[in-house]
Order: sequence, then structure tokens, then C-alpha cells
Amino acid sequence: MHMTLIDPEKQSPEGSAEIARKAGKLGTDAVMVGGSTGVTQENLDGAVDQIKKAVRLPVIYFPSGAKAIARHCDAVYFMSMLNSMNIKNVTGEHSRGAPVIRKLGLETLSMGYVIVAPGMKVGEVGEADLIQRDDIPRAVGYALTAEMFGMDLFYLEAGSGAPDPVPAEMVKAVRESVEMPLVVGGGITEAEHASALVRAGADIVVTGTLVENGAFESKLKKIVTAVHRA
Ligand code: 1GP
Repeated sequence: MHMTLIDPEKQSPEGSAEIARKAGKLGTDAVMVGGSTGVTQENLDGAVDQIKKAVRLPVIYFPSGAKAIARHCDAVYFMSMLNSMNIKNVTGEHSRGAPVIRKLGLETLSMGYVIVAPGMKVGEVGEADLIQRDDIPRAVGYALTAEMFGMDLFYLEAGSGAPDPVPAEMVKAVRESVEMPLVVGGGITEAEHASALVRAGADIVVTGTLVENGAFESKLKKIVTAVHRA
């Protein structure tokens, strides 16, 4: 699957809906809404409401903490940054958000989330002890941890805007070690990146930055097609 990540801080709610509409037409399978900084309850609700009006795709909240919760989304990634050095990113924000999520009756998708170098903004604000790009055993160890904890998904993140995606060899080793669905994102800007990652075993490929540039359609089309064909 291909998922399009939309950061509600980067444009108006109508702008977010327009991106979702275009991405939907090009075949993206779901929309994720979130960002590492600048997400407020107001811009989040605005974006989710407009996106829901514009497309029939699943809209999943990709949170950075408990300060805002997308009450009108279809599901929430209940994600733990397993390699954060700050406990609030591992279970702390969760303990504050969980009662609200339960009250709202939202569906949760539990996810082990790890940050691979260079990590970019999310590595910084998440205080991640980055997995070095050649440290495949550490990535495999975290994937097994997520699986043994019973999590639904495992996400290998290079960071939004990373110059290169997570190495395909790392994805392959993780794929060979666990059966859970594998999400890969950060720095995927070319169809070749997407097909190499899917061939290595990624189940879900996420792109975000790409759609922040006005004329993204032809690039996105190539990436979505590469994901579906690989
Ligand atoms: C960020 O993995 C996503 O969480 C998307 O990264 O913005 O580099 O596509 P990009």
C-alpha cells in the first residue's frame, strides 16, 4: 500500500483536502495526518474534517503526542517511539492520551516506531537514539520487540525530508525476522526508492514532503504505481 502523509500545519484545511483529493485520484490507499511540530487541535480537526469530506479513503491520525487528538479520523496510530531516550515518547504521552481515545471510541492501531539515521526533525524532537544505517541487528531487535509486545505494525522512519530512505537491506533483514506488517517512510522521492523498498519487504510505503510541492502529481503517480506493481 501507499499512504500519503499530510501535515496540517503546512497548508489550510482546504489545501490539505486538495492534496488528499489529488493523491486519491492517483491511487494512494490511505491518508495519514500529522507532523512533528505545530499540530494543534484546531489545525488537526480542520484538516481531518476537510479531508474526510473530500475523499473516501481511510484517514489515520499520526500523532506526535497527546496535546491534540483527531476525533474525526477513522483510526489512530497508537505508536511508541521505541528508540526514544525520553520515556514520554515511549509510553508517557500515551498514558495521557489513552483515556481520551477510549472516551472518543477511536480505533487504535498499535505501532512500534523507530528512527533510523539521519532522523531529521522527528529524530531531534523525539530525542531518538538513532539506529545507524548499517546497524541492521539493532533494527531487527526492535522489530522483534514490537512483534513480541503484540503490536500491529512496525515503522522504520528515516525522518521526513531525509536525503535517502531507510536502506533496503535493513528492510529486508527486518522482513525476514518478523511477520507483522512493515511500514517504511522518510526520504522516498523516486519510484525506484519505492520499488526497492517494496521488493525488500515493505508492506506500506509513506510519502509526505512530496505533496508539499504544488506540482507533485506526476511524481506521486510514478511512486504509487511503483508500490502497486513491485
Ligand atoms: C515522515 O516518513 C514520513 O514521517 C514521510 O517522509 O516527508 O520524507 O516523505 P517524507
